[in-house]
Amino acid sequence: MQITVITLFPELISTAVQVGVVGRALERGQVSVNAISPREYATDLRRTVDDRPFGGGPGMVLKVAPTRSAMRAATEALPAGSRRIYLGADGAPLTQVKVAELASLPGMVLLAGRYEGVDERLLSTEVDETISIGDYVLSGGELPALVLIDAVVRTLPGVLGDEASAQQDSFMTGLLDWPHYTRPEQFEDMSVPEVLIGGNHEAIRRWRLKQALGRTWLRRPDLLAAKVLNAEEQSLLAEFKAEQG
Ligand code: 9WO
Repeated sequence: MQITVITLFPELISTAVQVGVVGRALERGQVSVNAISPREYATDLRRTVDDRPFGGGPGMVLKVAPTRSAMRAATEALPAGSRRIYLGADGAPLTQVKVAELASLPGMVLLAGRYEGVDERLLSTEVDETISIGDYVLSGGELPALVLIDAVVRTLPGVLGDEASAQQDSFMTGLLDWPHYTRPEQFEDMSVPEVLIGGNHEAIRRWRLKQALGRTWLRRPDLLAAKVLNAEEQSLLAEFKAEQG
């Protein structure tokens, strides 16, 4: 997959993608991530990319022309079928289902806004969809772009190990994660659940599913309401609820 981020701070993107799972995927050629600034496409001497908002109000707005030139240059360099996405708090929520959809694309152009926003004439002509990572306003769209890149790249074939990608699937089932433990077995007065030490893989699978169901019930009942539980899941959740008293 080929990704290009349009940002006034390309170094923020190029540095952040060098580490971790995404960095390894870059090294392996499983994904490419480029970052370009609209300033490279500004034609005036001062290389202006922002200006005051019509109608008054605080701050500045990202100008259409240089940003559109950057978007078009990026889009032309990407495979056909790539999608142009604006990261905005007013967008559709980023969910694991949306992540899976984006992971099937050949490429993405991610527009990261700054200042008070982007000229609406750019969004209405050069953007296919707007995506939000949550209901809050940040200083810019770069961190949301990095969140989206991380979430998508993790799901690409071969990026995670088989076991980890299988666990990733647990999120695809709409459940929260189960609890994790590692050595030491006893830490102060806290121990590790016996089932995880016993080596019975079927018992461990059931325990983890039960914990994921129980946590989802306690913390995100909205996710559980959207999920059809099979007989085993219903039974395990009933057990969890009974244990909660
Ligand atoms: C800044 C500002 C300052 C004074 C008065 C009003 C203001 N509005 C904004 C503002 O919304 N700036 C945005 C910063 C413009 C577009 C890029 N920025 C952004 C994207 N902030 N938060 C996001 C975002 C993107 C995706 N998911 C969640 C938040």
